[in-house]
Amino acid sequence: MPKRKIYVAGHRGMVGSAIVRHLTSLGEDVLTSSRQELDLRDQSSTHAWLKMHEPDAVIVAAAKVGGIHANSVEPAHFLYDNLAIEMNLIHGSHEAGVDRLVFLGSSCIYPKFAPQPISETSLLTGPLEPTNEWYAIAKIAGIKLCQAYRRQYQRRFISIMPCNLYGPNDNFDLMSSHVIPALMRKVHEAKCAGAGDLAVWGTGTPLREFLHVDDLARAVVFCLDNYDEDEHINCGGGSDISIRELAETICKIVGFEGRLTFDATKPDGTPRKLMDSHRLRERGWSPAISLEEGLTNTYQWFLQNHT
Ligand code: GFB
Repeated sequence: MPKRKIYVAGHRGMVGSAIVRHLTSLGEDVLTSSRQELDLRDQSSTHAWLKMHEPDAVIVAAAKVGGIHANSVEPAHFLYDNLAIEMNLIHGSHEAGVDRLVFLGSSCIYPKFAPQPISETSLLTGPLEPTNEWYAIAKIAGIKLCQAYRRQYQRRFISIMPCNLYGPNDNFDLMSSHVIPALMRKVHEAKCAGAGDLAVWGTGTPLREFLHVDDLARAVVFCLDNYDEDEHINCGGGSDISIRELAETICKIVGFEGRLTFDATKPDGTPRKLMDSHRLRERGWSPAISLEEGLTNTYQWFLQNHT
């Protein structure tokens, strides 16, 4: 296959950087833009940049992301930044004549009490989880934008919904991060301090489905080459684990032998969001990295980059 010029928007983040690593390993011509060079929330400069560079494909990995706390305290940023980024990239790609675009969403687009495992058809069938509805509404708008440009202009734009992701280049800041980097840092610091116990947010009972970001990167490129449908497609690891079990697994990997306590004053969020990813599996993608293996290599990355 000839080399394509593929623009990865958001290449410095965990997801974008994993996609860049994978595309580069395949010999593709990867295009990126720095934040100084281009603010994706700025409509005219984003449109002009796309017209000037004329990529063959665009991957929308740029987003304002964060864990349960950040989502609750920064609703304006989660809604406005994400709407602006996706509107500018999707419409700008259309105007620049880009043939293929992959938009990345999140499993939080589904109703809080969607039947499990959650199928793509559950979208817009019930109320969202309040802690992340701002982010979810923006991501639902992104799916609809891709569908609208497909229907009105026959653009081959698609959307992928990943479950909770983790891996190298994740955000380890305790107030804005997701649960895996937060617990990794807290458990590591508790071990270094010789602490006897460690408080985990929430009751420990919520279930989450996790996927290593390198598995997602393979799915994104797989879909770029093999998926061209109106409907968004789920991309999950296939099983879920309670926050308590996750915390215990991280303690084992880090080597912390203290006691875990659970702070029920902190929000749990959605009780469960296991996705049904059979449509993607049937087409030929499956995850290759087990949770324990992925957590171990992410902890190594944390030790090398944050300590
Ligand atoms: O990863 P997380 O912030 O995101 O939290 P969500 C998952 C669960 O882990 C929640 C618990 O039940 C948290 O209460 N938890 C325990 C912790 N300890 C901690 C901790 O130290 N930090 C964090 N962050 N959580 C996000 C959405 O929801 O999922 C986003 O807010 C996005 O919009 C993302 O969709 C994938 O899974 O609850």
